[in-house]
Amino acid sequence: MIPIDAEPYPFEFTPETCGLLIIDMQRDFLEPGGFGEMLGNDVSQLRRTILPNKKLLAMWRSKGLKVLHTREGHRPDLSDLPPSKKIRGRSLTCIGDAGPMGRILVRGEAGHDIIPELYPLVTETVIDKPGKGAFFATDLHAILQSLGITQLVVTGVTTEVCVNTTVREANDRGYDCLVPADCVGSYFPEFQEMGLRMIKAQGGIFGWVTNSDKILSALQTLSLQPL
Ligand code: C5J
Repeated sequence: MIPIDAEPYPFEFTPETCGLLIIDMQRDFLEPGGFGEMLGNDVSQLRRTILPNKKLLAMWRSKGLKVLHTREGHRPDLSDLPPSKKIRGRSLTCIGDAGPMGRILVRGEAGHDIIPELYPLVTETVIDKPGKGAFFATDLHAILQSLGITQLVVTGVTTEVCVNTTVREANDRGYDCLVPADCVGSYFPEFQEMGLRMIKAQGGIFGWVTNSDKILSALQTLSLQPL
């Protein structure tokens, strides 16, 4: 066990049973010209997370630890898209419609894919999720159980939506979650702050918050076990 400095108190990191879960680092959310920007969002608020995620992912891989990625998206026939989610927001362009990088949040489309900087290796698990939480309507829990994972370092976007929902779902299923603040992002600075505060409030009601340099330092103490 390696203690990692975190809020509200140190996280007891057990690398062999800890998975790195990277949430929805998809082109449509992060890239200029994607769906997120089309909606008027400032993608630079999310893009600042790319470099710290890249460093953490490289270190995690170099130690031979488990990596899992998620993508938010729906089947091409939209049979897993509830009407409420389709029409929510009253936008002229919604999920399933043609967007700047293919059909919006539809599996197999260019915008649905993970950004090249963090592209999964063939040995890494990719969870396609139709909801905000990564446990809803997916086999993530079964996969983590079979891998013997009990802890998660959760990164990705967005802090207040899919990261928060997933951390809450994970917490209810018995996983300890550590969230590096510099590796999660929101289009809205106030939601970034409150999203993190909600996780670590009340003695860590959903999990712990730290910075990626603290996790990198802990990982550096491990011997190399490349995949
Ligand atoms: C959203 C996400 N915000 N990945 N998705 O719709 O947080």
